[in-house]
Amino acid sequence: VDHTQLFDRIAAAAKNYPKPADVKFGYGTAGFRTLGKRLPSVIFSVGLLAVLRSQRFHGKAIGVMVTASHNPEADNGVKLVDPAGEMLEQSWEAYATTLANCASPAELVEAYKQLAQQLHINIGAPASVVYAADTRPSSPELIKALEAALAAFGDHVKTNNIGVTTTPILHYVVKATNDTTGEYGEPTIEGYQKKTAAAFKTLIVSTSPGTTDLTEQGNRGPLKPLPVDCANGVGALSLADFAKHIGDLLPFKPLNTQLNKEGVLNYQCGADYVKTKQQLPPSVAESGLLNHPDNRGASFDGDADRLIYYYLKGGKSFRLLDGDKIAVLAALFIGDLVTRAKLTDKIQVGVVQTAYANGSSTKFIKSRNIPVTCTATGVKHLHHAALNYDIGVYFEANGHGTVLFSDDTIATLKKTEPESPDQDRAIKHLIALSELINQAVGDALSDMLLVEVVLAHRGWSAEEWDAGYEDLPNRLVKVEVPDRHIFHTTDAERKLTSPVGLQARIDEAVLKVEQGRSFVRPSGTEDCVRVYAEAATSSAVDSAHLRAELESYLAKVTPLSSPSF
Ligand code: G16
Repeated sequence: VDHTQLFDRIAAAAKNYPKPADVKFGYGTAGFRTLGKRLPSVIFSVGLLAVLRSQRFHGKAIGVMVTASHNPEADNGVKLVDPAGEMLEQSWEAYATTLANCASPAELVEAYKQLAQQLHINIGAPASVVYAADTRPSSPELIKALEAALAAFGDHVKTNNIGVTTTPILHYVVKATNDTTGEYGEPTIEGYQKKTAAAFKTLIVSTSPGTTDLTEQGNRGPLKPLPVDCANGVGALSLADFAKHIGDLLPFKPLNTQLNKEGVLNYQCGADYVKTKQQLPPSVAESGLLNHPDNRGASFDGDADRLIYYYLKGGKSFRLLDGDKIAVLAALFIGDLVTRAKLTDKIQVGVVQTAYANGSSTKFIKSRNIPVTCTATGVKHLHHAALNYDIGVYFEANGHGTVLFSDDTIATLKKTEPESPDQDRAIKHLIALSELINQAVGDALSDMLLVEVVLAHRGWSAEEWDAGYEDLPNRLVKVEVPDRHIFHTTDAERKLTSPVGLQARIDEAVLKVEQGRSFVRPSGTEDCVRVYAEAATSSAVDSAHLRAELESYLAKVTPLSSPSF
């Protein structure tokens, strides 16, 4: 078949989106991410790749999310979503990078043709692309670039712009669109809200008052109001939307909800701020909402795929309840339900973490006989490792994570005939949890509801949740270096292989402090390297950390092959 006309249309449209000459783009931890104004050509090329990817799956929907999540407002980015709602398969990241770096429309068309040929994809076949954007000022322009690429294909590419929404909702819509059973849920934002709200209600409202249900008090009144820092991002919209579906069952106190004010997105607020600074966002502190020791607060990030909790111990001292604490809370609760469902021989619960997981959390999980896997940073890595468990709880310490229930687990739950009311309830609660928790990707809203469900069922305050184990004091900083690409890691990013010699210095530094652990890795979303350190005491972590920071500073000023390393 002659596709000359299609190639001409692509080339003509691509002329409006020239690649900036001085930039080399790379598909990082979560897609392409850099200043929004540099990205139109990249987004155009992603449009072509999304169509190829969909054709590869016989027309199943592929997702494109325009967002830079936790990054500053001037940045933007794009992530591709595979048919099951997962992140793009890694082997395709290289293809995305090739297309993004084509210097001219002619080169782009040539690279696109070659890719189609190499992958044996019929470029005339039908395709389907679902897309959305967050609230960044650069997003509308970038969506136009995407639409220009998709329009070049004419009618055989079906498009579905779901508008301004969160990353996890886009993932949900992709998964639901491709679900052939019709059981996953309606493939719309509204469908997501309805499904999540229904599962939440099942888990919170006891069906028969006065029973010894997990919700021991029987029919509950509303939960305590929950302050939610929305990072001045799109999470504010989905939270407001969700609130309408659950009435007063969980009253939210949304904070940082300014979507039209310049410069405020993720600024001095949001999950990343709280996790790295280990303090309340000033706006949350000023609200006074956390001043009571029984209160807890939550922060989303800019696209609402990360969640961090916190409270003030004694109404005063800040305590962080991060991704590790959420993983522990979820894994133990689910583990207890599996036991009550009498399914421990059929369903194994496991936890997946990264090198950033606090050493105490890993020790605590293992002490409860729950297996733990460690992977490289990036949801794509954790997600795949979690699929190896029947119920895989994965969380990065930064609050990005979810709980995956395998198809076999769901089938087992559905076919088990309960022999007691308690077993029956445990099974029903496990099924409802699999519906509450986003099965495609980390989701701040649904994870927050999971936390609230567990706290309600356990009858716990934030302090009781926190009591399980004590975090080792830790520090996490960004260090700007001239070229982060000289940093290479191994062993799930826990060790550096380059610059040569740097790892030995880190090892030496941590040996000197009790329970010392530190690592350095290049960020895949920002132009920096990240330095993490933990130790038994705060002063020890500072000394270990200062050393590690110093070493990366040395790397910055020392050429790769320097004999001093
Ligand atoms: C993204 C990824 C996360 C990762 C984070 C930081 O989060 O989805 O898995 O932990 O970036 O990655 P890095 O340390 O490589 O910069 P988000 O919320 O920004 O999409």
